[in-house]
Amino acid sequence: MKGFPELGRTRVMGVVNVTPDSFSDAHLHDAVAHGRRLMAAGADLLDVGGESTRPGAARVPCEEELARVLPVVRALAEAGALVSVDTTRAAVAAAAVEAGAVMVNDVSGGLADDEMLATVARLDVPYVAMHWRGPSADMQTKAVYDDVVTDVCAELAARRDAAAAAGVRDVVLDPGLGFAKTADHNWALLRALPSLLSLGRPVLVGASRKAFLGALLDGRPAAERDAASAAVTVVAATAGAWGVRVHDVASSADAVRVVAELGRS
Ligand code: PMM
Repeated sequence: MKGFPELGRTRVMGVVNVTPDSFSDAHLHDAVAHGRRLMAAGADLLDVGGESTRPGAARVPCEEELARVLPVVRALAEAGALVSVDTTRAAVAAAAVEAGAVMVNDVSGGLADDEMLATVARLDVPYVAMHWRGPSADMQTKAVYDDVVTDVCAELAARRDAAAAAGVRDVVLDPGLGFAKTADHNWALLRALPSLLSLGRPVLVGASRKAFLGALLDGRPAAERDAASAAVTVVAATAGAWGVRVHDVASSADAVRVVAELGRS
């Protein structure tokens, strides 16, 4: 995959959310410092996003998203990080790659912006296509499936094929845990990671600190879900996932190394 050396193990993508609920007034400086800490903790790449996708979240104007992410992408790329930009907008993707990003992570899999797939093809960077059924504002009303594994695989296969048809070379698929999914749907997809891998593309898993982990743990708040998140990293790495997207990098960086060592013959 262009720009990503073979590591022989699952990659750890550290989350750098440049949103006011993640970082206060001096958020730019805080976000860069946070990204640097994640690199020191063992992140293989950093995912910089400027728009919250939490259930119910409202959209951020494009100009605001650009103002949030570009300085952070630039600073972290200059510091030597491999940076992906977490955006559903083609204009943000293009500007971020110009600023040094080497991957586009699109939670909409190209469905939110008609220009996205052609833009990524032109930029010629790897592309994460996540399973998505609509904007965060009302996505939980779309958590209706005949069979969640079959349906998500079919919908992801369609995004894989659309990306390939547009000329995108390296597509990573992501089941989109928590996006138009109940806790039961998320667990079913985690049990079925081999089915996702059979779509023939690398798979990224983003379970870190999500509400379904809190629900399992009797309502534990997000900041106390890192051990459970690292447990999901073990599951994903054991299944052969390409990467995990996590907030607490140190625990997952250890976990992927343990799994890799166990897999050595
Ligand atoms: N989850 C969030 C944001 N971006 N990107 C990918 N590829 N996969 C995910 O699961 C994903 C994502 C939302 O999580 P956050 O609000 O904790 O960052």
